[in-house]
Amino acid sequence: MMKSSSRPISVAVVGHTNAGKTSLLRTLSRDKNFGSVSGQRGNTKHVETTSVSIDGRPVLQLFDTPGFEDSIALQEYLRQFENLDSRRSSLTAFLGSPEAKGRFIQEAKILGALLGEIDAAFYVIDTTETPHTKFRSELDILASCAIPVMPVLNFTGHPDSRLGEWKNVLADRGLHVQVTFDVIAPLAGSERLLYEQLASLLGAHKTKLHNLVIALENESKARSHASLRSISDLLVDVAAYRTQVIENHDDEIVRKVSELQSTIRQREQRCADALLSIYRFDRKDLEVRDLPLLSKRIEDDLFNPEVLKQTAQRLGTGAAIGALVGLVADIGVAGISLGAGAVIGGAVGGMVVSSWKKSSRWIKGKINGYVDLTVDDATLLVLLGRQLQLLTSLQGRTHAANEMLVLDGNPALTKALEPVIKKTITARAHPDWSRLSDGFTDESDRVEVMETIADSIRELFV
Ligand SMILES: Nc1nc2c(ncn2[C@@H]2O[C@H](COP(=O)(O)OP(=O)(O)O)[C@@H](O)[C@H]2O)c(=O)[nH]1
Ligand SMILES: [Mg+2]
Repeated sequence: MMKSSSRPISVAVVGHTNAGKTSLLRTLSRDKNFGSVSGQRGNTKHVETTSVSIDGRPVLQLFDTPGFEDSIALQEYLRQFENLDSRRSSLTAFLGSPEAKGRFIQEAKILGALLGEIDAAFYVIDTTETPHTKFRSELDILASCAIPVMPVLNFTGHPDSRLGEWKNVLADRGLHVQVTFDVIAPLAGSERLLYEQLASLLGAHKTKLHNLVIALENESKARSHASLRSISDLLVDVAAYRTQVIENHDDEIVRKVSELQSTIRQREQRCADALLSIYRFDRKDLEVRDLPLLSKRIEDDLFNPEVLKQTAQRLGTGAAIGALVGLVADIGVAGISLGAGAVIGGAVGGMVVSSWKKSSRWIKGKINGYVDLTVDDATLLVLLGRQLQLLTSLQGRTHAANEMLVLDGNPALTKALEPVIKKTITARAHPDWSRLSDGFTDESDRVEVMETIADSIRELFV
């Protein structure tokens, strides 16, 4: 047997079918693909294991078990072994009996796990159920295993939750150390509380669990930090990007504008993919209506004239940062003035270009017959708003979530985000800071600007 300090703490997760055992394991291990979850009966048929690690080293080993099926009949059956010297040895005797391979096969798997090298059990309860007799039998059988049992009161966010009733029933059985949880809609801090309560039952493992709590908090901060860097990186890449057109070549202008839009869409998708991966999710978790590359619907497009119009209105005319930026603001504005039909599937028609060319901003941005196209502030603000919407959804999501992550493509675009956009002004003067350009250079000044942008986003969240 390994020394207790080097071996992971082992916890068996038991409870009634559909109580949320597998979902709890998915949440704690941050593995959305662990086991199989459904509203059907008896989805977990065997004992399966997963772990929670710090720096790749497993600290906690979790065992998922099938649900108890007929604990009342089992309790009845166990009576014949009662004259043995301990309740635990009665259970061992039961495991050797033919019924353990017959009608009590599921229960035998659970008890087999519990009588192994297990430090504690989480007893997961669907608190929308009435605490009737079968639960009492389950609790009696668990008590016979002579290991600490911690009830995890699940489904607490459900309107039919009978949390109070359950707390009383459990306290009546001497189970005072309990945690409340909802694996689909968890309260912030409930994971930490779960480990702290477990530590109060497992004195020998207190330090290990305390370190786990700290490591998880550090991980969460690191994820946030990495995400804000990804978003800032996107903003710098897009703000710094520019492409040159010759004033009189309308066909080329149309083509370049449309290329620029598609380049930016792809860049936005890369940022979204990065955020999903930081939080250990992937595109399969996203409803397709969220990002333009996955859906071709015009109303979800980044360059949707209506969204740009609303955003530009919120920004107000005073928000234009110099002539170069203003020039590009007209990509959106010109589209709007001719109605949504003028910008179809991201292509900008010749009409849009000719009306745009009449504007004063075009004239200001013109040098020797060449015009630089850059991305306007309204577009940056829409990008920022969408990525922040994705980030906040990911932060509040557990790996047991079974609903798709839906981004409506029309996040709240508030004035509050404006200071962040202002921080991108330096990037606008550095075309080589954009990965979308040919001559990209990853200068330390670029990194500094990225950090400043990340800090200004962070300020909005505190
Ligand atoms: N609303 C809500 N649904 C949950 C919760 N826990 C589990 N579920 C759902 O209940 C069903 C059964 O969960 P599962 O983890 O398979 O239960 P198990 O049989 O105990 O492993 C799944 O559809 C879960 O998504 C919870 O806390 N709240
Ligand atoms: Mg299960």
